Amino acid sequence: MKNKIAFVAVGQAGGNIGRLFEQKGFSVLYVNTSQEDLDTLDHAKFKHHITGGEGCNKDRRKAKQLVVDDFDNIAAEIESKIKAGMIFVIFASGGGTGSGAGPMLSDLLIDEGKTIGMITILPAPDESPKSHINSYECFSELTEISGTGACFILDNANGEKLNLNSGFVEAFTAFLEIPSKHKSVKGNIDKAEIEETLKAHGMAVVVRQKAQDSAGVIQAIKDNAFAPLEADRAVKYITASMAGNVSMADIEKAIGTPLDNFQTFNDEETICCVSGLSYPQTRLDEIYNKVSENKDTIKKNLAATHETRMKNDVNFLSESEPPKKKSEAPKPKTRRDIMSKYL
Ligand SMILES: Nc1nc2c(ncn2[C@@H]2O[C@H](COP(=O)(O)OP(=O)(O)OP(=O)(O)O)[C@@H](O)[C@H]2O)c(=O)[nH]1
Ligand SMILES: [Mg+2]
Repeated sequence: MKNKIAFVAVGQAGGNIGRLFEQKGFSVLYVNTSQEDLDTLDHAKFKHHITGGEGCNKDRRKAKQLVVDDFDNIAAEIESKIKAGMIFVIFASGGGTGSGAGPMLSDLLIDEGKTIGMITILPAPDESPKSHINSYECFSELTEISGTGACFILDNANGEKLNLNSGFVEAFTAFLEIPSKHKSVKGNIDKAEIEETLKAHGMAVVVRQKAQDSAGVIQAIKDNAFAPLEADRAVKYITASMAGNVSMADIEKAIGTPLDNFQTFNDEETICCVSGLSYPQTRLDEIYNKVSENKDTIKKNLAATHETRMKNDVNFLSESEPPKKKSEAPKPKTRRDIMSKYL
């Protein structure tokens, strides 16, 4: 799968995860507004410094404007360096560069005809209100992009950042290697089935478990899928190479009946990807509430610094309920339309 899947890693966190994929042999293009951040990536093959960028200090808007101005160069870099059929854009939702650029860049690349998945990160609960505002805004944008494939979400509430990075990269790589490594007379998973799983729109989860029974695997899926799973959740694919007594019937019973499943077997560990899941509304509401709780302090601090550009955010904060999703907007016609949607 190494020639079929590649990565565009945006911002610092994106770079940290991208680097692990590059070490596994995947093509990765690192994109950042900060030359200093790019300089920390020692053995990176493909780097792109966004023209005019000097870092975005958690300012999403600045990141978006820089991407708009430099999009031709970014697209040309991707075209010349990344040959894979599917690209995963990796970015943290709580910072400036990755959070601002990630959703818009994904949207623009879909418009260019690319097949795009996303890997993004939620801030830990003890991070700043600004990280939470950014994260909520980032998710408001990315959940509106209808043409994306799988969106994997790492939650910094679940552990130490670098451990989360490596745990995810190990599980995702093991999943991509199923067709070449796991063969069973009882059934195989081919590359097309892996790709179909990853093209499904919505949240996706991938786990790798030594547990030899279904309960351990189900627990791992739930932990990664922001359990309790949404009551009205959708599930499109469950794709797994299973070990021991782990069974697809048990997983489906606990997680939901998918449109289709793909399965194979091995003697060591279970690797399972569930895709086409609903986005984690409960966890996103928690992020929204975290911002709301600090509303007065945030307003006071903003007033003190006269940060006028934050006025929209204050409006966003003044709503008592999380903003309801807009009904499906007509598809924008031009690249300019897509860009202006984000500015
Ligand atoms: N899981 C994980 N989270 C990270 C990592 N690095 C940063 N974060 C989280 O990502 C958010 C900050 O995003 P960054 O990627 O550092 O920011 P950036 O995209 O470079 O944006 P600016 O520096 O603000 O321009 C915070 O919520 C951090 O906790 C990482 O390597 N792994
Ligand atoms: Mg940075």
